[in-house]
Amino acid sequence: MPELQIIGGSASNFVWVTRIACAEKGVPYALVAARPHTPEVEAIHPFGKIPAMRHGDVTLCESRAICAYIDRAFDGQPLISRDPVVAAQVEQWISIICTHIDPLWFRQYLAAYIFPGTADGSPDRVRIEAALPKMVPQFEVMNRAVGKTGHLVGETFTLADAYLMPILFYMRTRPESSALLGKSPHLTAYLDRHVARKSVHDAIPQTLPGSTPR
Ligand SMILES: N[C@@H](CCC(=O)N[C@@H](CS)C(=O)NCC(=O)O)C(=O)O
Repeated sequence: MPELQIIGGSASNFVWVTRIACAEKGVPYALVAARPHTPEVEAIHPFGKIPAMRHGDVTLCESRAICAYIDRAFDGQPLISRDPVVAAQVEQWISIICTHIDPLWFRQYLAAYIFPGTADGSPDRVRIEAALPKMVPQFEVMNRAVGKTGHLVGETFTLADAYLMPILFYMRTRPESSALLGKSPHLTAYLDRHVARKSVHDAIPQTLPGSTPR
């Protein structure tokens, strides 16, 4: 069996998701460090984004497609339930995280700290202040979502939780999002619990984004 390579920087939340998927599934992999828009990434992702994946002759990009491949190409506990309702609920939350949570919490708010684009490199307060009022109701939604069972779907850790955890982890690293977490007891308990999960914990970035390839 050829080596499975996850290509990208460990600080990327989407790279982290694919590493959680490998670990949950028990699939050994090598993390091949690469920045977005480098030749090795652009050879696989048409827009140069990470993660990319190589497994023998198979190359893939987009975290959701990579996770689907990891799930279907290898034996082991399914990453996505075979129950159609549960599977659809997992996809529903992954979609919400990718289309609502990541664009606002990570690409707008966190990026204003780590990739500010300001003349002196200081955080872009305009982008931060614009993001915060929109983040408040989203934190409330996500707090309620994990309140009942401590998971996004059902009673077990699913790929939906794997998508949320890296973003949530980063929310603790900045003051305003930390304060929002402080007002979200279910989300805080969820973060504390799942960050200790081996698949999540083992892929915690050694260095935070902005200082390493992502
Ligand atoms: N939809 C993609 C998103 C990947 C993505 O946005 N990756 C970021 C790093 S976390 C990236 O490559 N950013 C560089 C860029 O957008 O130019 C996925 O699920 O893999």
